[in-house]
Amino acid sequence: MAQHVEVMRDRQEGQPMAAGTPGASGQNDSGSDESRPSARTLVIIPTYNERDNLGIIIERLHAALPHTHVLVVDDGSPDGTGELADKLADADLQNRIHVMHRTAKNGLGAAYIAGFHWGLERDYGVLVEMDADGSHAPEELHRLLDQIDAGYDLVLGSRYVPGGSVVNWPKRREWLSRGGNLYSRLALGVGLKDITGGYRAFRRSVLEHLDLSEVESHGYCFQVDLAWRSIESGFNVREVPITFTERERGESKMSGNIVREALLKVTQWGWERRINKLRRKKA
Ligand SMILES: Nc1nc2c(ncn2[C@@H]2O[C@H](COP(=O)(O)OP(=O)(O)OP(=O)(O)O)[C@@H](O)[C@H]2O)c(=O)[nH]1
Ligand SMILES: [Mg+2]
Repeated sequence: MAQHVEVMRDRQEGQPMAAGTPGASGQNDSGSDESRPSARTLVIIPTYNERDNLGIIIERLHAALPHTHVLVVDDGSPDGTGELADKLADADLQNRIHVMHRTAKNGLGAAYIAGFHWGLERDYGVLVEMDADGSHAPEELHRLLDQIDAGYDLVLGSRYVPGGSVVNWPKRREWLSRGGNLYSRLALGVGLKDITGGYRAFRRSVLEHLDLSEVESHGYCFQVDLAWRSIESGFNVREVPITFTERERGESKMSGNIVREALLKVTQWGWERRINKLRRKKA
């Protein structure tokens, strides 16, 4: 794996900002009660060449939920996304935007794991995964956070539970995603409808408990592995419906290789799971 260096550019080291700013958009700003875990929420946004999307997504997030902090994890985007993130951080008078600069493109999973460590070193109660490309609507984040506040440990934004949907996806892409989910569900024996999705909120205790160095950090396996480990560890996992909208700007980093690799990994985990079950029965 390519060497990479992590350079933190953090204007306000230390605690997240105190919550309590009511939602300007009139939506439920879960930060209004400081005793809720979601009062201290960090939204982690991994970026690679998202210059045309990043400003919009952060603006939408802060319009919907002004109390949330953001950590942009940029892998040295050639298009200048990292520099843009620095500018946005400088311009934010409330110091809610933080930026981690990494020097090599090491994939979305590795970026999230670095972001999780950063958030866990600070006093955040909830850590959120959100894409930069607008597929995950910040206006729906309160739905995920409300369920964390209600007691769930991991909340998954789900395209495939009643009320969930996908906008602007070619049929082929939707069937690929639905097929991948069905296959993972059967192979791993979990009841989740959308285990590959990437819009999620974690109570910090989940990430503290899991050994993040063991999580498969490449491609789609990352999301499947994290959800599966959380379930196996006995955490309460819940799906809430989201409307997933395909990106309008910038390029997708999805590739056939990522999908093939994910299928192979899930198959391997499925067999390991069955073998372990048989072993336990015999013992
Ligand atoms: N830091 C970092 N971010 C990445 C990397 N690969 C993808 N991302 C980001 O992860 C998020 C999801 O990537 P996408 O390219 O949208 O992948 P996708 O959502 O599976 O594919 P599409 O539906 O086609 O958009 C985006 O915010 C990307 O910029 C990476 O290697 N490093
Ligand atoms: Mg995307």
